[in-house]
Amino acid sequence: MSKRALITGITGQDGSYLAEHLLAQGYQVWGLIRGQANPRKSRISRLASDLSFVDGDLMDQTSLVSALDLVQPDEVYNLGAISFVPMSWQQAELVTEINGAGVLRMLEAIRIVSGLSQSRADGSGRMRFYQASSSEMFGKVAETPQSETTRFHPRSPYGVAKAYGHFITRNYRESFDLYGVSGILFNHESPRRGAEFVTRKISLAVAQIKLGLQDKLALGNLDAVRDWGFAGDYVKAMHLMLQQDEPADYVIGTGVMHSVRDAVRIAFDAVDLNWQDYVYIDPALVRPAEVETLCADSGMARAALDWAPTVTFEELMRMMVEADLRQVSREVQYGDLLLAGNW
Ligand code: NDP
Ligand code: GDR
Repeated sequence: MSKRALITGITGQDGSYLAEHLLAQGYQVWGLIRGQANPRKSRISRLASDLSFVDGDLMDQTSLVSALDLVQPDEVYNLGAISFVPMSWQQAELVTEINGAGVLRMLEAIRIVSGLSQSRADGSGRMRFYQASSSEMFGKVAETPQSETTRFHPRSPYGVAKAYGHFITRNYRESFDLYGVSGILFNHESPRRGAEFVTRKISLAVAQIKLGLQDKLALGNLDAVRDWGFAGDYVKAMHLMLQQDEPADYVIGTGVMHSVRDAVRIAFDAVDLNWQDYVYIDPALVRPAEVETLCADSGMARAALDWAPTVTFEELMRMMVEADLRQVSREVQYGDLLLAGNW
């Protein structure tokens, strides 16, 4: 019998890659969809036609119980969140509810639907739970690189809420013997990345500038350093984490650091333009408290999961610029300038 997986955050970047990966592995996959007529549902349906959907919202405990009861998944991947860090200063309470308390609601739903005794009613095994933890929990980093044992010092309400989700997952593992793991993933990008995140903001701008549709690109802190990888590689690590005999938390990243300035330079170089002619700093885009540098020590995942990234940062930026050049050209051709996110 094929395994059954439920993914929250199915309409997001990672949800799409994970759904494709699990379907390719022979899983039956359900995506949790929130809201009335969610406009992003058709996009993911086009991409993965074998996907099924179930209604629910991380703000609504009962909906999660109903979804799990209906799907009876072997594996639950909790990717749903407000994932744009700056929004967490503007709507801190909402972000805390979804990214923090939402994890607790899903864990409780698993306990309730599993009969509170950790085992599935048919005895075929426990529901395994994956929590999308984040390198933002390291924040003002205590050491470099960061590993599973590095102390947390989150710098945004987003990072604080993710730290709650992380610890409550570990607590349910220790308290109830629940098979729950957190993947502490560092930044990962792709042509499906939301246009509000810096790499995609840059690749879209470069494509539009190259095609004569935009003059300038406003950015915030060019000195910020991140460990950026390819989302398609990272969802494989999520799946591997749930296939181990014992649950554990893993850091996932490349171990290579680049600045936002590097990202800009590589992207403009890809279309033979000089970035200094186009980029300017908008102080409004600088964050109230910045995470200056991040760099992953993924030694544990490499050894225990046999996981390794396959795409370099240069390849990633070029992949995104090329995808946006194709997309923007297509949209110009069809007279549709609804850019961003039409994958
Ligand atoms: P996206 O922003 O692309 O997707 C977020 C998803 O969360 C969307 O599908 C959105 O659905 C869903 N969502 C938002 N609010 C709710 C809610 N109340 N109930 C249910 N679902 C909701 O994020 P990514 O795919 O990039 O990231 C996936 C997860 O991994 C997130 O939790 C993020 O915080 C975390 N993460 C991401 C990293 C990255 O670099 N990408 C790194 C580390 C962690 P809708 O269409 O309804 O808005
Ligand atoms: P991040 O990603 O906050 O690390 O969170 P983002 O791409 O938004 O920012 C990365 C760095 O770039 C700097 N920066 C800018 N960022 C944006 N968005 N727009 C700008 O104009 C700009 N100029 C400079 C930022 O200050 C920052 O230092 C992502 C999300 O996916 C989270 O959900 C996830 O948890 C973490 O990665 C790991």
